[in-house]
Amino acid sequence: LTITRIEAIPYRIPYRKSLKFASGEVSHADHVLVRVHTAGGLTGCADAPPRPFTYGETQRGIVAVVEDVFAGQVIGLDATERARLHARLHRTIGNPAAKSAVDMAVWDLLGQAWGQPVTRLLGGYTDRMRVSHMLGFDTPTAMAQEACAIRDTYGITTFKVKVGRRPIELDVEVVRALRNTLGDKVELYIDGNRGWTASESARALEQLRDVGLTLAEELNPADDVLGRRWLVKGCAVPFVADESATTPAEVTRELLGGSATAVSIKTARTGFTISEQVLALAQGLGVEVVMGNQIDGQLGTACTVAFGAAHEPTVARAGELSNFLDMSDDLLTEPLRITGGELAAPTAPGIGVTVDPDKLARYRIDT
Ligand code: MUC
Ligand code: MG
Repeated sequence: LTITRIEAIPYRIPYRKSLKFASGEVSHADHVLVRVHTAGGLTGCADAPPRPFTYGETQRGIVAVVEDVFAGQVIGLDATERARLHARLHRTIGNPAAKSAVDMAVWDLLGQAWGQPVTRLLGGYTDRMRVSHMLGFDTPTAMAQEACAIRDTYGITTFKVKVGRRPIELDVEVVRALRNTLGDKVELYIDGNRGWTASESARALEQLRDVGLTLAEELNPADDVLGRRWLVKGCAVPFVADESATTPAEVTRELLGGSATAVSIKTARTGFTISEQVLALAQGLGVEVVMGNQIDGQLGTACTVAFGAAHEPTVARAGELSNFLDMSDDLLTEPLRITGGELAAPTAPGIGVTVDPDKLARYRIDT
């Protein structure tokens, strides 16, 4: 399993409808497909979605760091030498999506070599997850219509609602409209992507008290340190750290500092290896987790469900696994299918999905 070559292939697939949220907007999947090749002829692959507004990475930056820095450090290692590989990758600061794609592509290789789905190698707790759908900014009517269509078509009954606009009433009205339209049986939670101040967040939570939210995520910036602690202390539901806690050290700091009481795990930024560490921390410290979405395509979503289904605490809540539905196309030979509100983890060896060479040829932007 000697690693002989790494590719970083930038590609662009338009969304049918862009996703808007407080920290940005995504109209195209401008991602990077990372492929790791072995001497024995195996190829592992994973996806790196750049999110400049969250981590500072860009599509060209990911290609550059993989080709110019990581490839030289990783070529020549055996795919089983994962700790050594991580020690080398982590000589470079930051670049979470690039590092994670290399990590997951190597797990993909291991699964293929050993004839096992990665989800089993990671833990094999169960074989599927309930799905939560993320609703981007729009009018109350449009968001309620989208939620109804997603519920009726895919059986999804958990929705994460993007908030963080001003005035707060814009979003309060949306959440109320969703509750009124969808009824009491659906689960609703909100994600502010740091758009509000602590006091705006507190007012919004107060106005939404009777709506019955189950989680609140990144309503204000964690860097507003005291305001954030004050908000979290008064929050009646778990307060999820997402972009404020993207490494084990940040997770520790934010939880111990009282700036969050739950953690979002995203394989796009912590791969499989560091996601295991984040999960262990959350378990050790006794907080809940949610499998989050980095606005992933189907390859990224396959990774999220592979990790999520592998562990007991990650299936306690629905995972954010459905936003690929907004894309006009994708790279896989066999599309992921959400039915009855659930997504099964792929069962083929490795990550368990295959990139369609024709689709990659069509969407790659480097040739
Ligand atoms: C999320 O949970 O915040 C939006 C921005 C980002 O970085 O991830 C998404 C979803
Ligand atoms: Mg979030």
